[in-house]
This record gives sequence, structure tokens and C-alpha cells, in this order.
Amino acid sequence: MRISRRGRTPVTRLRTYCPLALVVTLSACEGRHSWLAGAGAEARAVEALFWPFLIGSALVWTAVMVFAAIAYRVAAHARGERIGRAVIIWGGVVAPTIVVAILLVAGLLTLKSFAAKAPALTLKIDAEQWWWRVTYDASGAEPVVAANEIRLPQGETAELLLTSDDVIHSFWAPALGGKMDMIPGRTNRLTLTPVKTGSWGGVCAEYCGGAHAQMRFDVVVMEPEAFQAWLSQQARAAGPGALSHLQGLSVFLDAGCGACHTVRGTGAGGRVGPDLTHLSGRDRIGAGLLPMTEANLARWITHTDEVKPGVRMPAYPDIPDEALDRLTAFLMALK
Ligand code: HEC
Ligand SMILES: [Cu+2]
Repeated sequence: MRISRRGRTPVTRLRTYCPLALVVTLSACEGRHSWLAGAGAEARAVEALFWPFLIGSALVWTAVMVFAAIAYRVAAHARGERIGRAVIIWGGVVAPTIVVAILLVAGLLTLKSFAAKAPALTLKIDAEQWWWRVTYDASGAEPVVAANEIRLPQGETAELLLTSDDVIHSFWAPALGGKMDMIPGRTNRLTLTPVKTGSWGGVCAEYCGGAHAQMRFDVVVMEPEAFQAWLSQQARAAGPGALSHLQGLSVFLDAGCGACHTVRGTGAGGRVGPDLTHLSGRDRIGAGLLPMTEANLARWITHTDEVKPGVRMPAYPDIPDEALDRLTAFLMALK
């Protein structure tokens, strides 16, 4: 065995790094991005399949290793060939067929149980490079449009209609349920039934260009009454609290922000970027990138491309400090 300079053999190195790798892997199992968090009925159903799959495959693997060890040690003899053939037919053909059939049926039944639930609400989610447009069908006059944060009522099934306006993306909020592709010109359906309140993380899970790794979102699960109150608040235009920031609003309009952004109640009606009507009610800026603070908004506006390389919004490095302060005060008032 090769001994390295510091007296560490490849085996001692393995002994050091394997537990380390395990710690890193397992630390991903808790928290807001983990499908083991059990925050959704669908995630729990997938977890219920996962453990039998894992234990079953460990047993099969062990059995195969035992047979391999026996085959390696026992010398060939006449009777061995007959036994060997029986092992191949039963262990290599019949048993795997039965096991795979059982797994297939279990998987299909789980999938079918998701589709069978009648949704209490429907949301449309459009993926764009590199953010999420969220539209609630609040069967009122106009649909409620938000971005980068999805709020859902606890204990109710939500149907997500997933589509994309540019390239293929993929929607994945692991703590709540499965992953689903978002394909231009197609609408894919995903149902989520959150069972725990809290804020859970989601990501785009299909490479979609430059800022793909910065295309995240939050799923906030609320008590049903709190959710209804939040939804009717979202349906309203920007309130007097925001509109009283007249100078900030005029910086917003003069700089041309309204060409890409909508702020209902101000005449700004752009659809290229996220709806900002209730911007500061969200936890984060830039699709999960920065916490929602006034300082971060200023940084986002003046150094957009530095904060999120590749972003489809121009930076405004030349806004004078005073105008910038007024602008961010206006944006922070968009609750
Ligand atoms: C050419 C179109 C365009 C213009 C003009 C524009 N934006 Fe944007 N803006 C975008 C796009 C696209 C995004 C989404 C970027 C992302 O997250 O990848 C965005 C994101 C934002 C966000 C973050 C929203 C969120 O929910 O995360 C804020 C805040 C914002 N813009 C403010 C402004 C302000 C203020 C101005 C004017 C000074 C402005 N934008 C001008 C296109 C534009
Ligand atoms: Cu992506």
C-alpha cells in the first residue's frame, strides 16, 4: 500500500473523508429545502415509498453480495451447475420481476392519489428567466398577481398550473412535494397539500441559463383564515401609505421602471418584470436572493447585475442618493 508523506494511507484518508461527506449529505435532510421535512401530504407519500425502497434495495444488495462471495469461494462441481441455473432463473428473473412490479404499482397508486384530490384553489405559475410570476385565480374581477413567493393555506389542496414563457424550467419545493417541468406552450399540473405552516424553500431544478442557480422562491404556508385575509389584501391596488410617497413614485415613473413593472393604482403597468404592487410584503428580493430591506433594495437597483449576474433588469448606478432614498422608501411602503 502506498504511504503518503504524512503517513496517511488511502484507507485512513477514506476514514476521514467518508464521515465528513456523510455529515454534509445528511445536513441537507433537515430544514426548508428537505423532502424529509414532511411539510406536505405529497412529500410524505413520497417519503413513505422511499424507506421501503431503500431497505428493500439494501436487502437485495446484501443477498447479491452473499451469493457473489459464495460463488467466488466454492469450487465448481457437477451439482453446482444445476443449482446455479435455478438461482439465475428464480433470483435473477422471477424475483426481480415481482419486486419491480410491486414497486411500479405502489408508485402509480401514489401518483394517482395526488391527481384524485379536488383542489380548493388554483394558481398559475409562469417561470421566466430568472424569476417566478404567480397568479392566483381569486375568482374576482382581476386575478391577483405576485412574484417569487407562493402563499398557500394549510390543509387545503392547491393545484399549480405550471408553464414557462421562455425556456424549460422545473418547479421544485422539496418539503412539500414532487418536482415538475415547466415547458413553453404546455401547462403541467402539480398538486400540493401543505400540512405544516411555515416558510419552505423552492428552486428551479432544470438548468435554464445564466442565473439559473439564483432562481429560487419561498412557499409560505399559512392558517386558512390568515391566507384568505392575505389574498384579499393582495387583490387591492397599492394603498394610500405608498401613494403618499409622491416623490418616490415620481422617481419610479421618471426612471421608466413602469415600462417593466406593474404597481396597481399608479399607472405603471409593465409586464416584463415582477408585479411590485405588494413588493415589501415578500420576504426576499430577486427570486430568493436578498432579504427584503431598504438597503438591499438600493443595492439591487444600483448594482443589479452584480447582485444577480445575467439578470434581465438594467442597473441604475447613476440615480442620485436623494432620489434613491425616496425611491426605496416608496418601494418599502408597497406592503
Ligand atoms: C427592462 C425591464 C426592467 C426595468 C426598466 C426595470 N426592471 Fe426591475 N426587474 C426586471 C426584471 C426582469 C426583474 C426580475 C429579475 C430577476 O429576479 O431575475 C426585476 C426585478 C425587480 C425587483 C425585485 C422584485 C422581486 O420581487 O424580487 C425590484 C424591486 C425591481 N425590479 C425594481 C425596479 C426599479 C425600482 C426600476 C426602475 C429604477 C426597475 N426595476 C426597472 C425588469 C426591469
Ligand atoms: Cu433554472
